[in-house]
Amino acid sequence: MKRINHILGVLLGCLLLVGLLGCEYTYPFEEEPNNTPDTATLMRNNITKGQIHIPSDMDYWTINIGPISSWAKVMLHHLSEDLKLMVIGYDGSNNAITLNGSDYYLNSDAEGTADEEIVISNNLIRTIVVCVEASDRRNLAGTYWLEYTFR
Ligand SMILES: [Ca+2]
Ligand SMILES: [Ca+2]
Repeated sequence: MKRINHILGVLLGCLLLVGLLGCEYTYPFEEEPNNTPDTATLMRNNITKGQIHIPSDMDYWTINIGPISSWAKVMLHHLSEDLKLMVIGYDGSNNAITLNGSDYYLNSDAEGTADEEIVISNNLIRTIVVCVEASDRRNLAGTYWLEYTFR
């Protein structure tokens, strides 16, 4: 019995440690590390919260959308600090789509804690990769809500 208690104690300690370490970097739905498109967190709902926990943090999110007729919109709101938003769009064959002239991405970088918003008008789009990071203006950590919608 003593031995079982010891094992349980060690297990509990491990769980606590993982929990504490996890909390430091994961807030509350993103899965760090998510600092590259390849490690992006899949958005399971159309709205989620995230955190740029240090100024150099980058958060990539993947959004899968069905065929859209006209547009998709990606928004950042409830910003606690000046953050910026960038999106890359992929078609059904996973090829990046030109979104702005010859560029494969669109940016939104409003001043201060104003909402960020990007509208993608391209009906080939099936997957959106989103990047959130600190603005060059202030380069500070902060929390945000990320939301998308499409029609
Ligand atoms: Ca983060
Ligand atoms: Ca990150």
